[in-house]
Order: sequence, then C-alpha cells, then structure tokens
Amino acid sequence: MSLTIHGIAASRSIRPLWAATELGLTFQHHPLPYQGGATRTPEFLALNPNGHIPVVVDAREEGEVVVWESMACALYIARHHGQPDGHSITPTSAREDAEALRWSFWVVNACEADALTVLMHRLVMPVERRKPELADAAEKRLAPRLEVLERHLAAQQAVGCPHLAAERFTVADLCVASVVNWARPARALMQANPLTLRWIERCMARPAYQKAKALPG
Ligand SMILES: N[C@@H](CCC(=O)N[C@@H](CS)C(=O)NCC(=O)O)C(=O)O
Repeated sequence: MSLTIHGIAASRSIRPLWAATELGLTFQHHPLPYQGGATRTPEFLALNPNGHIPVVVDAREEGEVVVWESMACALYIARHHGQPDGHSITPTSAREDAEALRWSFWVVNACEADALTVLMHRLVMPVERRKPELADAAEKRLAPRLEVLERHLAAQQAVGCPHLAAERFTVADLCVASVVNWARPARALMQANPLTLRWIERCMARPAYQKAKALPG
C-alpha cells in the first residue's frame, strides 16, 4: 500500500498533508503547483478532471483509489489510514464520524468562499489590487456563521472539552480550522469570537500542521 498526495502545501492540499502528518503516515508528496497550467496536463486531468489540487492516490491491495476534493481527501485519510483508537484524529464512533462530516460540509458551504475573500483582500493580494468592500461584505456574511461555531465551542468548553467533535483533536478540527484560519485577518470578527480565535491558534500551533506547512510549496 502506498499513499501519494499531489499538490503544494500552500494550497488546499494542506488538508490531506496535515491529516497524513497527524497520523504519522509514510507518504509520497508530489508538490504540484496550481499555477502555470500544471493541473491542466492530460496526465493530471486523468486523475482529477476538474484540474485542481489536491489529489490523493491510494495504491491498495484491491486496486488504486483516487480521491479529490480536499475535505474528502482529509476525511478519507483519517478513515482509511488512521486507527480509531481514541488517540488519533480518526473518528471512533458514528457520533464522531457524523461530527466530522457535518462540520466539514458546513465549513465548505457556509464559510470557505467568504473566508478566502477575507484572506485575499485583507492580506494576500498586493494592496493596490485589494478591494476592501469585498472583504467587508464577506465578513458580514461570515458573522452569523462564526457565531454558530463560537456557540458550539462554548458548549464544548462548558463540558470541559476544548475541541470541536471529541475530547481530543480530530479530523473535524483539522478540516474546519483549515478554512476558518483564512478569516483571521478579519480582526473585528475574531474579537467577536474569542473562543474561535483561541481554538484556531491551538490547531495551527500543532506540530503536525507546522510540519505539513513546511513541505515543499
Ligand atoms: N473544492 C476543491 C477546490 C480545489 C481548488 O480550487 N484547488 C486550487 C488550489 S487551492 C487549484 O487547484 N487551482 C487550480 C486551477 O483552478 O486551475 C477542493 O477543496 O479540493
């Protein structure tokens, strides 16, 4: 069995790279960039017809499994390469699995596009190309959604749990933090959601995230 993750770390590929690193897996990293047409070659389109990274290729005894969509890649790695032992990021029960699935789908649908707008127009793009009005509108839409997360984290902490889905850091935290982290340049939003900010900081300080982030790209 061998696992290959295609995509540079400075992209959504960080999600499967982080998951594999949390689990201490041996894997091949093919740091394919998303710029310059690298994802549009016939070879790559045969792997992912959308022409996007990440792609995970899992060579298994029963045959090759190809996964694309970054959240699916991270969830797949946790489910099929981790031990449900109550220590790893892998869900141990139907309840934990449901938490990982619902929060991952939620963050992609409710937060990802707006969080990316905040990141690009508050931080990443050259100042002269930023459009603060786009970031303002994105932050307005994000506000009620992050309140949902903040209330959930408050309820978790009320029962002594600092994580999203279980008493330990799981793939649910990984998937959601990888998106909500993009909204960190939205200072007012972060001030309004202090539990969320502290939770993101804890997730991003994890050695596995730091190690995955330092991979090529
Ligand atoms: N929903 C997809 C989005 C993937 C995506 O847009 N990837 C970007 C890099 S972060 C990409 O490959 N862009 C290349 C292109 O659009 O040509 C996922 O989560 O995997």
